[in-house]
Amino acid sequence: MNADIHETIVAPSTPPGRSALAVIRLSGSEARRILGSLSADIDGVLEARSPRLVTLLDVDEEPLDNALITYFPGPRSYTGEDVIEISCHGSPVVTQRIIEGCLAQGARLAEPGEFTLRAFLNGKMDLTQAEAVRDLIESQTAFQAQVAREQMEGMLSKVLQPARRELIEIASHLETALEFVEDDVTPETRAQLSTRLTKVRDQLCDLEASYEAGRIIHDGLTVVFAGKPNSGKSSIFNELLEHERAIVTDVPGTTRDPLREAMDLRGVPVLFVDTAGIRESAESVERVGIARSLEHVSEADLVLFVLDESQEYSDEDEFIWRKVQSKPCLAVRNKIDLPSRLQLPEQVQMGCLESISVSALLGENLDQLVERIVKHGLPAAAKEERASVTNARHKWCLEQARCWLERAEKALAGGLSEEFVVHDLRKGLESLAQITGETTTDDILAGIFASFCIGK
Ligand SMILES: Nc1nc2c(ncn2[C@@H]2O[C@H](COP(=O)(O)OP(=O)(O)OP(=O)(O)O)[C@@H](O)[C@H]2O)c(=O)[nH]1
Ligand SMILES: [Mg+2]
Repeated sequence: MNADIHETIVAPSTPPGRSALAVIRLSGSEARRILGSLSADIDGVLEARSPRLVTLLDVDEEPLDNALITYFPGPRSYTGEDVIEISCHGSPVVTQRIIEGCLAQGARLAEPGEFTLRAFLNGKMDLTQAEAVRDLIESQTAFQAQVAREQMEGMLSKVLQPARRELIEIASHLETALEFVEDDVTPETRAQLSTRLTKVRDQLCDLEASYEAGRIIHDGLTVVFAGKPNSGKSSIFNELLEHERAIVTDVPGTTRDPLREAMDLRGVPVLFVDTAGIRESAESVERVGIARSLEHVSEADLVLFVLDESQEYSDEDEFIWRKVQSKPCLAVRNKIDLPSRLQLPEQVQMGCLESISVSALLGENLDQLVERIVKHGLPAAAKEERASVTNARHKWCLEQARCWLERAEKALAGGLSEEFVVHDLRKGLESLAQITGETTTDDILAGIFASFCIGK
């Protein structure tokens, strides 16, 4: 972030390694001059947004590659500055030498996310849109990509706009009263403003609550297996992953270290965690594994409480139930291919979201299990209206804003001077402005853009 934003920057925009093509991007006021000195074909006239085939020269003026270049004059470019995109052959040697040529001509290597940072600083996008660019690049499922794309259109900023306007109006009303003493705010007006304020606060609360689903879209759903040894956790885990990831044996206590595997479950990014079977009477190594199982349970968004259909509900099962019952749980009754002896106690039936009978051995009902994991794991809001808040930073800013509005409401109701109310409202507005980046410190910006990849 200490980087000089007036310098012309260069970076590869495609990943390192060999490929058919590679793209290098140059941005800044010197971009055209630098390109001109890398090619004898460019005579000063560069048509905007029209690809052109040129021969690029290396630092010794020897032909290096034939490349397609596209010139995007600022401000109608990604960064808002003059941008040149060079599509060359995807050899690491070629890209390296083209970049060296640009550096020799005075360009500087771009820092991670610096192209997008410039786009933000030049007003081409707000901070939520810049963050969405990163999310889109990092998305691992079609659903994540779709949500990131919507955020890239500035969905959150648009949703916030009316609330911000309303707060500004309320604050201005009170400020006028402060300025002109004779314009005293009557109790009726106070009551009216208070109602309007509550409405805005409610909207912000709803948005804040949408983070519950938004977080899962962004970070994925953590689904943890818990159950007594030999109930078939690893067998189900392997079946869902469709490969023999975990060791399965008929010896109780097979799994020791928790195994974590991410997968795309019908568009939802899911992290499955297979754990050591939980039992009280375990030897020391197994006990360590069990302690870890319990740690994972505490981090789970959803617990698969695996039970053995062929055995009676035991003290061991009850011991585990007590550990998992505070979490959203699905009771998974495994081994339905064997004669049934399992009677689920009332409190387990009531406490679980649902119970599903499966056989890992025969692969029976596993589709249904997947469907239930998606159904219960992903809050309804995420599937229907696309949670507006998927980013922890936005959630934090909303929380701050809501707290300031609550204070303002109290001040208004408590008959405090308008001055206090206005102060709290302005603070609330500041918190909202941080979301879009209108008021943001360099530290915050540095933190955000450092998580981008080079060349974006
Ligand atoms: N009949 C039958 N056997 C099963 C089924 N699922 C698993 N098993 C068997 O049950 C035994 C234990 O399976 P695992 O998947 O290792 O059980 P686990 O819960 O991971 O056990 P630990 O890792 O020891 O906690 C193995 O012999 C499996 O073949 C099933 O649906 N039906
Ligand atoms: Mg196991």
